[in-house]
Amino acid sequence: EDFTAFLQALPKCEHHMHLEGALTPEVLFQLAAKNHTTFPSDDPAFTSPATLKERYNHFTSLDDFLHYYYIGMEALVTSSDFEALACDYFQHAAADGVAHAEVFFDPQAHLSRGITYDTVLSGFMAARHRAKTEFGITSELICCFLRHLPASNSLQTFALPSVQASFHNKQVIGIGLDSSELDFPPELFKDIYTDAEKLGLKRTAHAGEEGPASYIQTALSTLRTQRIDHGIRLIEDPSLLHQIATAKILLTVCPYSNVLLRCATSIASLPIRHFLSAGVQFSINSDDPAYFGGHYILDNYLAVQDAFHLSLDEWATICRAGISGSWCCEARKVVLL
Ligand code: ES4
Ligand code: ZN
Repeated sequence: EDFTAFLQALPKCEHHMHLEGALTPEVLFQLAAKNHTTFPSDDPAFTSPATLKERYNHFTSLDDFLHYYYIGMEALVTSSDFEALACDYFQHAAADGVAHAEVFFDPQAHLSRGITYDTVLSGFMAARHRAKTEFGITSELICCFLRHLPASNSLQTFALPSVQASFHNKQVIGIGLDSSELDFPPELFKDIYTDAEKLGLKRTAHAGEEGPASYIQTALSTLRTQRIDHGIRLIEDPSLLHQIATAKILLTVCPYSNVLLRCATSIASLPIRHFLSAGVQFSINSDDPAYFGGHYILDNYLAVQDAFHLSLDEWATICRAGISGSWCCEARKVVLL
């Protein structure tokens, strides 16, 4: 049976995509030419968009991907570059039937290159406005902190007046934690999460992607996150799995990402059936679609269907969990439910 039309029509919520991860090799080369950005001369992958795309098929780990991800974003300079990047994502989201998107961005990776926070934010805000008026897609922004940098750098960034202003005026509703996971446990970032909770911000963190299930535990207990990004290694700790099911913590699972970064051997090997039978709430997401085979959210839904042959009822359960676990207003949830 062909589930494409059904899965496209479901009112999907996306909770785990990095806007910088929507930068395709084609747009990367165009922006680099416009902004006079140079690529590493010793890496033949940067010969053309085609060779770069080919290299993206052979990531060996999260860090191997992140190397290209951070080089790629050097081509983003002006507010209109950030707007075009996010518009490109929202166009795909609309075609895939996304109703609501909560998207990540990495301010430290831009501040370190001399790009101001307001340059990034104004571009993304313009794109969000267009997504709402042109496609009816509601969206929220989540500011992520980079765990491979010293926690002091995250604290300084969090405290910037422009960053604090974006929290206060609700242009940014929450914080996340991303980048290299192994050797950077969640508790290193306790101070930011404590401050974020005091400000009434939503909180999530990447955990249990490459790192152990104990990182999921400390993200929940020490950072007091309300969601867990990835969380696939939760399967290694049955008692924690039970606790997460009871607390209705949403996991934001990214099937193609996990396979392409070698965190899972195949989509069929992901613990989707275990999560469903244990009542663990999860959503299905694209993570960095331009880097992961050009697979946006609908491809991820279709791949899960191919691997697990879920029933209409099971899809309804997944879809409702995504709506309930969203950080939009209650009225929007009622409309989507
Ligand atoms: C990321 Cl897949 C993934 N994991 C951790 N950090 C990230 N930043 C962008 N994509
Ligand atoms: Zn991610």
